Amino acid sequence: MTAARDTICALASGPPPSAIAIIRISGPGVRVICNQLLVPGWTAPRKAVYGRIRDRSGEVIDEGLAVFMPGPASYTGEDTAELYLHGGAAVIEHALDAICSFEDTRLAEAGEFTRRAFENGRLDLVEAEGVADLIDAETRAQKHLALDQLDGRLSRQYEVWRSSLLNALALLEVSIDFPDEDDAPDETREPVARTLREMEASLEKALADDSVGERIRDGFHIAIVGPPNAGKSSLLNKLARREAAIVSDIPGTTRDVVEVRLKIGGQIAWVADTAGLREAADVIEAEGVRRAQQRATSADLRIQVRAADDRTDFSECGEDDLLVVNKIDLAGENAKWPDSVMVISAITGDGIRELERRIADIIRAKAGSVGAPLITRRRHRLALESALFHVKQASDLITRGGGAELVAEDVRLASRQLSGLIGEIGVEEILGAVFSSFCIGK
Ligand SMILES: Nc1nc2c(ncn2[C@@H]2O[C@H](COP(=O)(O)OP(=O)(O)OP(=O)(O)O)[C@@H](O)[C@H]2O)c(=O)[nH]1
Ligand SMILES: [Mg+2]
Repeated sequence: MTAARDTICALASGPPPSAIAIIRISGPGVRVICNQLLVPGWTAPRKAVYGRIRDRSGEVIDEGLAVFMPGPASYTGEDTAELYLHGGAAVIEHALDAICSFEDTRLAEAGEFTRRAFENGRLDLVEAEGVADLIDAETRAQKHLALDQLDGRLSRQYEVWRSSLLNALALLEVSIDFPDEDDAPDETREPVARTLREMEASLEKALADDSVGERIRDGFHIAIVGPPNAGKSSLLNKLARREAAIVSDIPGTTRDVVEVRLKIGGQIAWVADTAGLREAADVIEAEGVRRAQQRATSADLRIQVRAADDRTDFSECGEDDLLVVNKIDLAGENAKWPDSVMVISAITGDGIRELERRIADIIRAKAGSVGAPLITRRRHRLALESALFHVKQASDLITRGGGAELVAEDVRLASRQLSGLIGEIGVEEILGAVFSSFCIGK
């Protein structure tokens, strides 16, 4: 448990006006505050009590419900209370002022309730990130991902890896303690080497996931590419249902990447319109083409657009690219394309629904291609990559007959990465960065 600290309060519900405002209070002063503001002795644990809430001068703030949750079995691990009041700005302001009039009591900072939960051992860092993601979740897939993280599935995976490393370390310590025994090495080395090999395979598998977890959380990247005037910007506008990009009959209209954020197939997607690919006429266009190519390379899906009137050539497309012939309204009745090609008109809207459905199917397939739990953040990926690096190094060393001290050092470094991941050893900047991304009141 942490040392004595401030009592914090905040509006935990949405901005006023709203039907009900929830005010949350946590810290050592909760009992005193609530016994003064509410009916004395109301603090029956986990029971909703209805009554008038007054400030210290006796002026009525509002009437509503209050629930007291004594620590340590509360969200933060401290004494906590929630007040359910009418959701008007004046009520909220009066209530928060009244609460803050007590000694050592102040408004909470962003994420401070969850940070206290973390510091009191109610959540680890990965679970705390799950709380933030659950609040931010816009799609059901994001919600599932966040819930998996919040209920500890991801932490358990990280924990399993860490404990096998700690076991390996314990075995290595034995051979460090008894360095002269010629027979000891094989007995300890083989299990350590096996653990390291298994760990290496397991980490490599988890990291070779096409970043699906991050994509579900942050959005899949789709690039619309093709020659000038094919109708790429027109298609983007159609998908976005607004005039996001400039359309004109002058080839080379789009220079910069124009990106819109859409919900497709129950997932978030960033759809990028790009400059038409051709021999650039000037330096600005050349830069546009370079950016287009860069975006195309890094995208999860490329939509290759060709106009129906220019000898529609898909020869340079990738195997997984989605091939689209646009301007079908201009094509002759007898025009024919292979089944693999989708045919649309960004002007009349023909084929757009089918195209949207196909994009949705592709994204859904990508999202479901890797089993849970998924890596959801760059912070996790970097830590796991670093852990893998040290595990590999340790594994190489042990196979080459390297000294136990050296192997142990790498195993220790790898396990430190996993400890940092779940927040067991915390660097203040990491904690600060994680919790400051929360909203106030959480
Ligand atoms: N008839 C017809 N015209 C279209 C269609 N789609 C786009 N156009 C026209 O084709 C021209 C080029 O469209 P854009 O969307 O600007 O083409 P783009 O591929 O973005 O071109 P760049 O930005 O120059 O690379 C415009 O005049 C559009 O109105 C279509 O389906 N049918
Ligand atoms: Mg364009």
